[in-house]
Amino acid sequence: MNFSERMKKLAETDKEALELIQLELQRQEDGLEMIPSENFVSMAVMEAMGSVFTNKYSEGYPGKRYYGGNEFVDKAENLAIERAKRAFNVPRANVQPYSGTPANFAVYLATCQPADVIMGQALPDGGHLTHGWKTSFSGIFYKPVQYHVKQDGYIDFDEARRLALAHRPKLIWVGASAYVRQFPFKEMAEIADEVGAYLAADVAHVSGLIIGGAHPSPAPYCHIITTTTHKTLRGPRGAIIMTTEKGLQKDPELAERIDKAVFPGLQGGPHDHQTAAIAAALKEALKPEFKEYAHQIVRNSKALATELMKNGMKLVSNGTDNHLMLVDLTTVAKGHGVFAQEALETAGITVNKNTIPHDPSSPFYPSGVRLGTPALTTRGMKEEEMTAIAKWVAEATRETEKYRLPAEKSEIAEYVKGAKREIRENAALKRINTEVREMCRHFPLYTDGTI
Ligand code: DSN
Repeated sequence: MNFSERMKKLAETDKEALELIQLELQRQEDGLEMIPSENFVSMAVMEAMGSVFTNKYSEGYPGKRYYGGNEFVDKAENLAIERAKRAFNVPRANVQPYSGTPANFAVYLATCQPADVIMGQALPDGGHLTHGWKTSFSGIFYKPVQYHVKQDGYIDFDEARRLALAHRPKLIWVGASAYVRQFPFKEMAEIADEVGAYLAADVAHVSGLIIGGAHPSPAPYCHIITTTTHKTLRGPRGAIIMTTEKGLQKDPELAERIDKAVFPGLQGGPHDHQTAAIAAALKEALKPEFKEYAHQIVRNSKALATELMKNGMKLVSNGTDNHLMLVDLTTVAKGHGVFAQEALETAGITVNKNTIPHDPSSPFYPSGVRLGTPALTTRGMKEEEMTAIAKWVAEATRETEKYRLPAEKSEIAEYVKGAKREIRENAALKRINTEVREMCRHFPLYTDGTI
């Protein structure tokens, strides 16, 4: 049974909502999904997500709920917890965070007091908003110190250590959203241990790679691990917070404090359908074939990076160790990401504009685009397809070369609007779109029940 046939009731009751779901399905089937934080869940995970657990309230934890009727919710939550512990080799896991930002907020609540000093990788250097960026709660309620990457794209450990010794953060983050090298858990652990800080690894982007053995594990080095469940892990939108053996040695109460931070600290009732789907995703991730999947993501990523460079594109750090890469568009002009994103979207390739380290422009008009291979790999694409995709990405980007952000700030929005209108009518991009669709037809997703 394919995806549309499963929605018979919605077809009877709400044609408008159904139509939007079908259009989104078509968009996902017809295009190349290259936002590195996105992926396609299996139908099994989708079924668990759309299950009767969505009807239940269950504030508290297994065996300690405020509401009745939680016999099976308890079992589902314990199933997800046990699988998370096995997947990441940790003694404790909390599977209730609604998503990554609430999970990271819970870590602050469990380890810091408001206004404590915390340290993380700066957002323009690939870090996450919740690692101390000024517009996030983490930069508002805490005193952030930010470390950076060097010109070669690798984290500057000398700076990180100097900052840690000078500011004595209570909590240090390792992990990022746009870092193309392996996360340096060991090096950051040496710094955190020297100043007595908690070290939290945010492995949202690479958690599937870690489970599949395609990225080192943070478990021996960090006290806490957070991850979303919907990126390389291929689960539903959600998150997990784990306490490691090292974390329990530093602070035997740490896991309980994290539990209390999630509920009642930050959240109400957990999303039990999400928990069941996390359990289902972890079961898939623990299978031997997931190892092959994780390694193929990285092989595809390296192949794509090599081919992009062969096609004349500049990459931050000249390559990648993981599932993502950052195209440096300052070779065209600063702030060019907005034009490249629009051109690629017109060509049927979904990416996100992104800051690059030492970006001469702003986060809203950044100078790069971020590309990743997890979703392409889920469809079964391999190195051969990466070669074709690299050519399309390079060609589509070249189509934007004439556009320049105006120097006058007040003129930017109007100029970008006009440029986007032109880009959407560009014949070369429309031709690439047709070629992209043709390739996608050979890698179906939900329409024929492939995944
Ligand atoms: N929004 C996620 C990403 O795209 O990397 C991080 O939270």
